[in-house]
Amino acid sequence: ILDSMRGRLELASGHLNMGGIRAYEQKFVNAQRIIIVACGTSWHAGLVAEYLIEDLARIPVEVEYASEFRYRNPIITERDIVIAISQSGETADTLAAIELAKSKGATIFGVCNVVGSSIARATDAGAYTHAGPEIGVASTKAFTAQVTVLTLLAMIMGQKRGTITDTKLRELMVELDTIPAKVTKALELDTQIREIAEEFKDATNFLYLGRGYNFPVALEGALKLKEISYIHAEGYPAAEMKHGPIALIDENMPMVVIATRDSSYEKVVSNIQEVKARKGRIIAVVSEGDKVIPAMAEFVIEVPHTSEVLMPLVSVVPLQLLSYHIAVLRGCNVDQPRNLAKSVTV
Ligand code: F1P
Repeated sequence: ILDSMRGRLELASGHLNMGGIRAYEQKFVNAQRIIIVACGTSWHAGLVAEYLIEDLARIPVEVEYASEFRYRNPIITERDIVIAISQSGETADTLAAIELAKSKGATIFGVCNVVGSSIARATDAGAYTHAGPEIGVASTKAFTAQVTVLTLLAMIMGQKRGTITDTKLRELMVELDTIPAKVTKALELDTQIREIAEEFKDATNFLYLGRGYNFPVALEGALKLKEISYIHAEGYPAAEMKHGPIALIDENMPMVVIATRDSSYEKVVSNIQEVKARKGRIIAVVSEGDKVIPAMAEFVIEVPHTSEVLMPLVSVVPLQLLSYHIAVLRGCNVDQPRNLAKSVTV
C-alpha cells in the first residue's frame, strides 16, 4: 500500500499530461467560470478543487452532481470550462453531463484514471491521474490522485492568471514534494486506527465535521464509511452543525472532527467544545504536536502538518483507514461492498 501510494503521488505530480492543459491554456486563463461535474468520491475531489481554484486562480467554480445536472436547465456558455472527474471514466451520469455541456459549446476537460475510457474520449483535453486500477469498488487512491492533479491544475492557472506569486508557487511546489512522505506517515497510523475502529465497530451512526479544505474531506470520510461498512454516516461543514445535526448528539454519537491547524482552527476548537458539552464521542484528526484538542477529544489521530491547501491529501488517509478497519471488523467485504458497482454505467 505504501509503495503504491508513494508511486501514485510521484506519477501524478511528475507525469501529469501537461500537453492537455497547455493546448487549452488561453481558455483556462480567460474562463469566466469553471463547472465541475462528477459523482461520489470524484465529486468530493471536485469540491476540494473548488477551494483550490477559487483560492489560487480566482475563477468562480460551481461543483455539480453529474447525476442531477441535466435534470434542471443549467446555464452553460462557450466561455465556460467544464471539468469532468471520474475514476472509472465510464460513469453514465458524468458522460451525460459532458454531452449536455458540449452541446452548449463549453470546453470539456477530463480528469480520468483510465486511458481510453469513454469519458476520456468524450473530453476536449485532460489529465490522466495514472493511479493504477482501484482494487476495490470504493474509490480511495483515486481521490488523492485526483486532488493532486487538480492542485497542480489550480497552481498552473494561478500562475498564468497572475493570481499567485512566483514565491508562493515555488513554496507550494516544494511542499507538494513532501506530501508522499506525509502520506506514508499517515498510513503508519494503521495500528492506532484499528484500535479506534474496535471501539466503534458497533455504532449505528457517525457524524463527520470539517471546515474549509477539510469540509470535503469530512464528506468523503462519511461516504467511505457508508460504502464499505454500511453504517449510516453524514458529513457537514463544522459550522452547519448548529443548524440541525446538533440535535443528534448524545453519548452514543461518534463525531469525527477534522481539526488540523489552519485558518479556521480556533472555530473548529469551539465546535469540539459544543460537541463535548453534549457528551458526543469525539475522534479528532489533528496536526502533529497539537496541545489543545488532545485535552478535549476521546480519541486523537495526529497527522503530519502541511498547509491547508494540501491538507486533504493527508487528512483523508486516516478516515479511509478508519472505514476500512470498521468494515473488516464487521465482517464486510471491503473490496466488493453490497449494491455497489465499479462503474455505474446506467
Ligand atoms: C463514482 C463513484 C465512486 C464510488 C463507487 C461508485 O465513480 O460514485 O466514487 O466510490 O465506486 O462510483 P467514478 O466516476 O469516479 O468512476
